[in-house]
Amino acid sequence: MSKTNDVLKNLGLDAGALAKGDLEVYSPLDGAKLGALQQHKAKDVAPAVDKAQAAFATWRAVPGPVRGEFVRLLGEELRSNKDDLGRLVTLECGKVLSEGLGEVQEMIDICDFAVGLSRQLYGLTIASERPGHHMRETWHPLGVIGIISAFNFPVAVWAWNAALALVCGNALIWKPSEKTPITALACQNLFDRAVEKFKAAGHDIPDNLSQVLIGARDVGEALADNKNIPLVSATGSTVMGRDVGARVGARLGRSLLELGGNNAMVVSPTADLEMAVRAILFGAVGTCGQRCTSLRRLIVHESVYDGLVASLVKAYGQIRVGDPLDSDTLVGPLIDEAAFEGMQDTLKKAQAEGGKVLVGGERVTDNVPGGFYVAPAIVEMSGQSDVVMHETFAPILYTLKYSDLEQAIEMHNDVPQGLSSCIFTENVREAERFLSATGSDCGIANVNIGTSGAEIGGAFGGEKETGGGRESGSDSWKVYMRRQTQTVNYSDEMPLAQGVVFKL
Ligand code: UN1
Repeated sequence: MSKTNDVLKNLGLDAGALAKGDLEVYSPLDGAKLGALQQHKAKDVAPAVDKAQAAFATWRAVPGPVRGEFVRLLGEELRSNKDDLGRLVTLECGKVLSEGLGEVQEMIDICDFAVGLSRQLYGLTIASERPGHHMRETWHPLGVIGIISAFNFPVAVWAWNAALALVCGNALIWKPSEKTPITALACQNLFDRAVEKFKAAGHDIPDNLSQVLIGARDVGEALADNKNIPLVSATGSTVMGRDVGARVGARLGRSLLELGGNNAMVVSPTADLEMAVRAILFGAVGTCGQRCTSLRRLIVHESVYDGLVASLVKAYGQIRVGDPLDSDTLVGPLIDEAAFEGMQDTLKKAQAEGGKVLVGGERVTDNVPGGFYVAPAIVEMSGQSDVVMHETFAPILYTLKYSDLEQAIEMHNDVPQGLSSCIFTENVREAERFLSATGSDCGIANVNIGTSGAEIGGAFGGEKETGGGRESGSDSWKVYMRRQTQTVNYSDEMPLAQGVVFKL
């Protein structure tokens, strides 16, 4: 039995059963077919929502800390299957194994966070202006949560949503990317195992609390259009988010959008350049430039520009591109041929707009015709032309020069997206300015660390075309609940607010 089959088996999947449908799934490692899955269609959404609503009706009445106990068990399943799930992530989406394992760790972390949260779904008490009255704000479960996820974080983004939504008392329907449905089925199996353990411990849990719908765009559209899904959380391109947001908005539902980024680092004259180079490498070439937090623009002070860019070009020459299962590899393949073509088109466009490719861009075949391995590219630009305004999901880093910080911040913010940002500086004035109301306009702003690799404890998401949503840590849980303002009159009078008198 091949290693892949072992991994599938350990995660409760059977290679034979995964070969009976028409959604073909290929590994980006070598183009080998991983499976052909049966797809759901738009017509399958409404029945799934009915089942999820029935599950919600029961789950919402389970005490929060007991729901937390279920998420604790889910976290335990993830802990004990981290190696296999991390490997499957690598096989299906191509990120290096350390990042595949890191992604599963991110799932475990959010489960731990959610377990604590299950005892801290705090509301407020509010001073009433009326005597003998008590006001408070309470958070109640919301309903069926639709989750649409992307190929590049095929499992962690689901977990961010699922762990919080579950402790908040909701039911889940997940439409994973068509490129990475097998990892989603593996997660559903781990979910089912946690359900069995929860039941064995004497707890009740409804059927269909979590469902996976494998399918194409029509399934996503049907989820977005379904009025019985109060919240659709969608991660992916701005084009996708615009459509989902408009559909959900048309029925006055809520959406949580985590869309494209165009993340930049400002490197000031006082920056520790050695540290900056390390952060740039991870940010720009990690995950083959396919994170929404990937570093895409480097805005460098003119006094340190030449030296830094020369060090980067040298460092890029040493990047090991290849088999992501090999522990020496830093950069695995792009997800597919379309991503490779997209990268080539962007490089051509950048050159046509005056850009100079300093290194990389070419295909590194490595004798694997079915895999799209590329040398990460650095492109020097004289300004932020059209191509720089767009997110290309590939390892292309644009370098730009600045002469004073005002100009750097202006350039930094002068793109349609607003996800992640950072500054490298040893100057506290520059750092604080970058973090201030007149600094970075992004949802994430860092000092002396890169743009990618956020921890789960903070709220994750961004402004402008990034969609405005926040998921993961901090108080992001509130979006998975409905807020109720409650006023109780414990007096024997009937005073009206604002001193209004209304008597017969
Ligand atoms: C994504 O690319 O959609 O901050 C998520 C990061 C990861 C999550 C990225 N923790 O890079």
